[in-house]
Amino acid sequence: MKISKKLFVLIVCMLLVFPIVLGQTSSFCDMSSSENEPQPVFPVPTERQMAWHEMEFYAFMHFGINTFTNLEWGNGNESINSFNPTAAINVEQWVTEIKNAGMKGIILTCKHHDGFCTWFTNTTAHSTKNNTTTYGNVDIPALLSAECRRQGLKFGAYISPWDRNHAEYGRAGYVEVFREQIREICTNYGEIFEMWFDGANGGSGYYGGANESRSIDAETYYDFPNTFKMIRELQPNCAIWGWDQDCHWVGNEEGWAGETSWCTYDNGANDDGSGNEEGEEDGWRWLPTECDAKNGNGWFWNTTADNTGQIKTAQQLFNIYMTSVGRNSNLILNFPPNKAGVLSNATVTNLRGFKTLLDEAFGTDLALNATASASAERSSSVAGKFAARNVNDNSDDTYWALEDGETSGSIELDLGSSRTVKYIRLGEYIRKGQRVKGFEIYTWNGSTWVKQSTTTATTTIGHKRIVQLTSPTQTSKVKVVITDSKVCPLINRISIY
Ligand code: FUL
Repeated sequence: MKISKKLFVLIVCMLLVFPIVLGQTSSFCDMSSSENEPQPVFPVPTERQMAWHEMEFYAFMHFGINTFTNLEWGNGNESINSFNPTAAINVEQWVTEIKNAGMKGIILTCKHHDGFCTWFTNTTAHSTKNNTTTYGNVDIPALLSAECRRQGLKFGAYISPWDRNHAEYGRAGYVEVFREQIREICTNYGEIFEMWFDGANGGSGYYGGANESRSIDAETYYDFPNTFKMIRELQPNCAIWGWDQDCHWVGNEEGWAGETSWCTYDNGANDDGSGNEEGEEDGWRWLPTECDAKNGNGWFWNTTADNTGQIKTAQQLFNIYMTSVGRNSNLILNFPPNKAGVLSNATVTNLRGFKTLLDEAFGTDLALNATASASAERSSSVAGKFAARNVNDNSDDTYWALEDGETSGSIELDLGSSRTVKYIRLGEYIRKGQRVKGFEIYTWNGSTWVKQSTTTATTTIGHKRIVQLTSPTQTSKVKVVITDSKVCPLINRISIY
């Protein structure tokens, strides 16, 4: 079934590409219109994926039974009242701190592998609905999604497919229960920007008292095609993580993507769920990476996290940002609330310190007041449509482009006076596909251009690429040279810090 679906998509892609190839022998770019609009290089992102790219950086919140048992994977036999916050859960603090740090959303573990639902579900008794502790009888997605809306953040949901509590797990009955849980979340909590269906599946568990090991075939057992169809109907803008849907696991839990990082990916060859840090240059699907990163010694709050120094320092968080968002990936950074239902003091201190580092590094974009000029500009009947100045007009909708067949060229930004330059941020107009394969950074020393060495490879760009110069440099002019590109490059952003 899977193979035939892929074959079908492949055939559709070939049918789309053949007319272009037949009609234009040497280029993907259309010269017929006087506006000279470049043709896309496939695959390209969907509107939903474009919205997901814009999310860039958001929080993961692992909060549930495990928060109180110091376990990472509850067995499923935990009592409902072991979810026992020592104070009223303070979602206002969560959202305030996450928002102040510049993140755009929060994904909550509504159900982890232990099967405990932190919302008032009708699908199982194993939920906060039946909790009789002082502060545990709460519908957390309801509280958190409302607070996110109030403060202007997006809300997302992690619902574990694996359920170590449910008696029917591994049997036919559970599939509908799981789907109903997803339906509840999709229906009752407003807009969901992303859903996470983790890959951990099957194995030992409580399973309603059976206490045995149950294994499933994740590809077929959950009937995901029908579940995803339901999600698409209920939440058309919701990105689905993994399972060949809207984005893919980067392949590690430390928050880094490859220095070369393609949004394109060929799941046909890599469909083993193991993730992939670089994507694939010739991948036939738009399936960008999302970097997930722990913050503490596990995903859930652990009593020892604060005092063993496991919580990431401000600098470590900043480094993760650079190796994820700075490498054409989205970042989901974990901030687990503690037993008192708040982000711990140490977590908050480091989070605020991290925001200070972000502001120090990227607070002032020197390019916004610079004058841009290029080695060449694509012609158009619309004046300035593909002009150099589109890279520093603070809009991602306009771009500098070269003519068809030109896969290298350069663009200069004159800062007007000598400034210290440490970071260059670049962006491609990815709606028409990811193109650039190599670039170089030069600075002007008053009499000549000096090639700068950078702390990471200067290969791909994609949605967003941030490169750090090995040594901050005094200069009045910066030049970006595109050395190689699949087809004519389309650059919508160059920022200089
Ligand atoms: C993993 C899970 O098994 C971990 O507990 C955690 O939720 C992480 C984000 O995904 O696969």
